[in-house]
Amino acid sequence: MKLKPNEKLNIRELMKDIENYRPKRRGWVWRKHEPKLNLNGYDYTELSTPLQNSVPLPAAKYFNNIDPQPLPVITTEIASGRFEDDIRRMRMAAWHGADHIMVIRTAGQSHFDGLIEGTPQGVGGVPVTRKQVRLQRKALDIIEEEVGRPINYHSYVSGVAGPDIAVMFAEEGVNGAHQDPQYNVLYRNINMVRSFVDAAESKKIMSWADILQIDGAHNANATAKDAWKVMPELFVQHAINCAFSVQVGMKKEQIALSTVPPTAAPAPDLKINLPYAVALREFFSEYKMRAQMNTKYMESSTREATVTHVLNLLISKLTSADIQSTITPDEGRNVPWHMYNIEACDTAKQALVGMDGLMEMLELKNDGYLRDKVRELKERAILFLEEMLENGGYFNAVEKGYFIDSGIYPERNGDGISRKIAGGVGVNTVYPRDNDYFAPVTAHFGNNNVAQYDEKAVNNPASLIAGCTFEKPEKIIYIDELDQSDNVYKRLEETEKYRSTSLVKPEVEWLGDGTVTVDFVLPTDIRHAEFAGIEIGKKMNLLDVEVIHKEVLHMAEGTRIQLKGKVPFEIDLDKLVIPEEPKTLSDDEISAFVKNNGMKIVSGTVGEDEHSVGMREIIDIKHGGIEKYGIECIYLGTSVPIDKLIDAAIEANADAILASTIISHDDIHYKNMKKLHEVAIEKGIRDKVIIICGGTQVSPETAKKQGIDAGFGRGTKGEHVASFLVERKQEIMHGN
Ligand code: Z97
Repeated sequence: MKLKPNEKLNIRELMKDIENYRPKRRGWVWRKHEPKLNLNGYDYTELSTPLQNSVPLPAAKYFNNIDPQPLPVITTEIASGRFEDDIRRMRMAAWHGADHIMVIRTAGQSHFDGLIEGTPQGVGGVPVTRKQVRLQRKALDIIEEEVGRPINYHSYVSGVAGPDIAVMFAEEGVNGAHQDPQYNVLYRNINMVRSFVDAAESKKIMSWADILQIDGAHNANATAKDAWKVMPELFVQHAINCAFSVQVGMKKEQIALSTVPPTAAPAPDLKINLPYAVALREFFSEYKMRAQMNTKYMESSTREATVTHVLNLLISKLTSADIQSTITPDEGRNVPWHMYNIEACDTAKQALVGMDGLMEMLELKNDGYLRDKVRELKERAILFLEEMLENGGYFNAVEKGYFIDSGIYPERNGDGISRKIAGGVGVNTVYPRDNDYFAPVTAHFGNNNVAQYDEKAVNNPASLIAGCTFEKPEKIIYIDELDQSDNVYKRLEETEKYRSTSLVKPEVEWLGDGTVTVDFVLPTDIRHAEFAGIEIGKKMNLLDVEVIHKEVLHMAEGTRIQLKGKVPFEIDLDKLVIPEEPKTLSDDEISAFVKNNGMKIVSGTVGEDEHSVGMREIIDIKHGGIEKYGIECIYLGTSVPIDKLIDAAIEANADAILASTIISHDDIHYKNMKKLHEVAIEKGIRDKVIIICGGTQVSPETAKKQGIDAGFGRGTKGEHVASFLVERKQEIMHGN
């Protein structure tokens, strides 16, 4: 299956022969550093290999559409709850520079003691199953060929079924996974003995499959009352998982710490977060850093989340994070808002590329505040660890509520999470292995008693059964669907018309869900604005209206409201009447015409409009304006009365009048266009003079309705206006 950029990925096609699909490769892939890339004349030192297909940043159009790719792997988290919608999101994210796709699991999967099968719909994520994993890895195998860069696929090896999932991930070519027994213990109340035994097995399997491991320490930031107060214990949490993993046999370069800048502005972000990140880097210098953005202090403002993200990215840059996570306000407001995932990928790309070479110009100071804080944090962490050891080790410490306590160690608040050694889900499910216990498999933790069966098989126990599923994938038993009503085939049927016909509907969560957002300001206080907002949504015929964001502009003067709601209708793309895309003539064609026929214009901003920037962009040679084609431009300045423009055109015998209007209150821009047209008629020049108006709020169609020749809106360049002038003058010359 090969993708064409202008065609959708066909899920039914993808599912063909899936029972026999094998992933292309195993293991994690880092980006390749290209220390000397020159793009569009710029020398970069910290980029990775460019993509073959991608969507560059919006401003790239000014830079020959270059799309520099930073060095860290960029993560996106996907949580639609339907694997088939996840796949579309993966493709979009990959085009925006994500090469680590983390699939969030459905709520509660941690407590399933075994594998789930089929493709049921999930809540807040997908049920992770073999079929879902295989289809998504297959999709990514195809998408990575399309974009031209390997993509790492990732989910969770946690919960009571950790080892079962680890085996399935190893078989299916999953490249990264969270694995940290402390997560089970603290956040899912899974028995600690069981969790650590399972973790040993899981880590052994992940090592065999070269799956990059990410730990679970970030959850402490999100859970703690004051996230920055858990900094000392976070070092301890990281250390426990790292040391345990290495003991089990994991390579250090396969282990990544999940780090989160613990605080966010309005706290003094860098003063707290930077020493923390530096101390982590120094303590764990042999390990990889996966920098996640702060989500604890994320509200529903996309603006605020973006600023936090960018400050976090600065810290990632200063401490050379290896993987950069991108999360979105979705986490704050619990809606899977895919477009913000894409924006967050762009935020990471933009900020990291913008900071290319930063450390060639700056260095972190070796004395003063930063060093003092780094040292203080390390001391607190070591003291924490020592006290834990003195008091009987990790299990006892958890029982005593050492972790997620809201005092900054050695201060204690007595409100940590406490779990019983002999309690939790799966308690008393760990048994000593029998003497004849026999595990003839590759990647197994501890004694599998093979020697008593065959001495020669000790280093290759799977040889006793002619290879296990790791060597002989054909031995994998593939189960398709178990639930006749909750599966992908049913969902595809329900949304079929949005896949195979020309009908479209807006979407947020799933294909065809009809969800839209509406943003507006109400001149009142926040309480009234919220409830008035809902009424406005209803009057707009939106269904299921909810306020998803509100922000005080002033207690009495105004509130910003963002709604979501659903539209019940669909649009038929085949029935749209789409005007032809404006053609632009080549620079040479325009220049040649102007040279042979002359071209003179008078211009200005009209009415009371003092905004001259747009007009100057269109005419000035400095901005690539129409002067460069030899067009003679008479600029009359700002707030030019309509009569004056027309008189100037008569006096100069101009071919055209170019008027710019930015202000659009009370439709003044369109009123002025109409007046220009009418005064030109009154003064007898309308058939000889071309009238063009432009401005950011101008719609070409509405402008033309005012009687003028053409209107140009946002994004217009000199070449568009010049092309039109040449074509229109040709028509006039031919008597049209
Ligand atoms: C992340 N932003 O980076 P369950 N194991 C670990 C985890 O951290 C998680 C799970 C398992 C976050 C996304 C938070 N992490 C979500 C170490 C979840 C998930 O099936 O929800 O219990 O496990 O991961």
